[in-house]
Amino acid sequence: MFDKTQLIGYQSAQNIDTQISDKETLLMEEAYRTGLHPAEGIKEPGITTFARGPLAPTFIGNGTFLKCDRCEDIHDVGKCDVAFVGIPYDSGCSQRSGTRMGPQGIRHASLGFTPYNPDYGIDLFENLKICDVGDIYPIPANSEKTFAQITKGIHYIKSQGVLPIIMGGDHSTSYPSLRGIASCIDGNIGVIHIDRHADCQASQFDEKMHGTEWYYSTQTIPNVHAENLVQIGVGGLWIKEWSQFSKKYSSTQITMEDIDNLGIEKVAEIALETAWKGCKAVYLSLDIDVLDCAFCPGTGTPDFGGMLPRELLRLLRLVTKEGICGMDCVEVNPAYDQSEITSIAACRCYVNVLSNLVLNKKI
Ligand SMILES: [Mn+2]
Repeated sequence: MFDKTQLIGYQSAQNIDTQISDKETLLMEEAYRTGLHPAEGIKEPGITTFARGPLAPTFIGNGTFLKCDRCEDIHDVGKCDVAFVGIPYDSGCSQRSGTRMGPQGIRHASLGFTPYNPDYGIDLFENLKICDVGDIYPIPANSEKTFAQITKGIHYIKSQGVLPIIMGGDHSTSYPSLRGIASCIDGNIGVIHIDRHADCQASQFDEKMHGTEWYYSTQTIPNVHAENLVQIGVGGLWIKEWSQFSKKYSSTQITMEDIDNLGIEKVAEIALETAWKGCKAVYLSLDIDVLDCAFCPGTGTPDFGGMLPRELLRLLRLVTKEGICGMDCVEVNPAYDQSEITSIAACRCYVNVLSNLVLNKKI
């Protein structure tokens, strides 16, 4: 009979302490102190709201967007104007998963950027205190726990008077992100949602996945209403329930054909009018797959006939000139990308939006 004590794995396991060491305990306490305790109901030791410490997920990196300063102790975030935050979660993906690597991909692609933006004449670092707080700690097998983590984290950033700039993650995360911001705003919030898809069904595979976030945002967040939801660039892969939602709840869906007919300027005017009507603030959600798939292979639901890059940049300049209360760019999926072009597109959008906010004195 084989003696398993001969196995290397058996022998090395004998040296493993079954108790958590004092050093590990100290590191974990520091992780809770700098990254906050997790949302209610999460019990596993070492899980924080902002991923910190020795037990952070393996898919979380150390880089920052645009090589800005890392805000390690989240209690310091209020010293900044803008906080980049990653949400490495992709369990809401319906076909190509992998957007949990999105934040890392975006941060890496941002190495090819400088803070100076000639189209706006703005140096971001001279005008804004920008930090990167790292990533929200997701619970990959459980959307409700992940959403609770996201809401807690984004709420904390916003409550400190800081503009959250969110790096997705799949699009289901927009719902808990907006929920975190909404509780900090005394009044209604409009949403400008730029995407090839409308993502407003009540259920997807019986769960809240990345086709459902605008249903839940408008139906469960008290100060977010479908009348102030504008969806621009839609019309790709489609399910009829998205049209039924728009009809039933009076949201505004603007297809690529509408953009061809009306022009970007007119579309932006409609978007601002609709999103701001009766609202104190507007949230911007950008699904990178609004770009024609020629320009964004690295995404979960690539679609043909979307925007050209310069159309998107023009639209962003126009729709953010009145200010935003938060922004996400989601569905960047590095494993499917080519030469980082999808991540680079996301970086350009972030940099231009922030430059535009500075230029228009909206931050
Ligand atoms: Mn989409």
